[in-house]
Amino acid sequence: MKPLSLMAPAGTTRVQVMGVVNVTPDSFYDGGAFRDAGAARARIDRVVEEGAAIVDIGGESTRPGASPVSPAEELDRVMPAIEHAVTLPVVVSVDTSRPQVMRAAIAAGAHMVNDVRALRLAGALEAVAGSKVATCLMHMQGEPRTMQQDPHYDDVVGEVHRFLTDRLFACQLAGIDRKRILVDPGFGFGKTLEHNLALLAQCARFAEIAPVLVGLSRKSMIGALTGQELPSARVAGSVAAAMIAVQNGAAIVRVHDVAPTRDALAVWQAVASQVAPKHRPAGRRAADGDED
Ligand code: 7PJ
Repeated sequence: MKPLSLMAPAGTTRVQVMGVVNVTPDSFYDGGAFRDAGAARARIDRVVEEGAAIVDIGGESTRPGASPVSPAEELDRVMPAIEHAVTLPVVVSVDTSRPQVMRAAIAAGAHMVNDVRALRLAGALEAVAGSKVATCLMHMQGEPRTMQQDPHYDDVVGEVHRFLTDRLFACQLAGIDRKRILVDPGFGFGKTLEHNLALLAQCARFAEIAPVLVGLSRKSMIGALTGQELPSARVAGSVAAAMIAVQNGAAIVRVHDVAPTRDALAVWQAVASQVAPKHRPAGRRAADGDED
């Protein structure tokens, strides 16, 4: 298995790009064009060429209003893609909530389980605990089919923080080392625009728990803020949102548009790695005796 460089404490590692590969017929963003195995392979190759450190392969559409797929269907969609991805120099993540899909993906060599249900389905904790893979625990209020109907929180940041802390604890009780765990506030999963903005502004809170992964790419919050109806027209807004998340402590950004995100990150990273000179109050000079 490839060594995972995902788990260094936040701030000591380079931010990594996770490229989205949807293998769903009803995917909101790519029209299901990647359902065909050949197209899925081509999409994976492209995401890797563009510089993604991680590919995230999913066969269950979790967009608002989506209906569930059968386990057999989900396996049929994701396994050929995973078998291809593990031959490439990239960390392979499977985006699933089902323990049988987790087990099959792990057996095929996947390195990470990304679960929008935070390993809450029966058998999911055990499927990850019985392996060495990394896992991402995401917050979602409700279920995809109905989650956007009337999301409500008294304190969205506090409640999401509490949920992720509880799930981290459940993982540790099940025998999953916390060094293998990432957390994600789950933008757009049972959240209004205001909820999403509060979570983005306070992303640093989640970095207290574990390294933070964020998925903002092309989501409806970007559409609402920019007026861009078409998901494919939300690239610039998505890149801006990813940079804000990184500035606020995110370690991994899950995106559809790898190349523009990579370029924006290169600029951010160059500036972030500068050592800021100590601030001297205006009008005072070294000669004044405040040498440090
Ligand atoms: C996310 C995800 C996300 C994590 C999806 C979409 C919907 N996994 N899977 N975080 N979103 N960890 O890409 O818009 O935000 S599917």
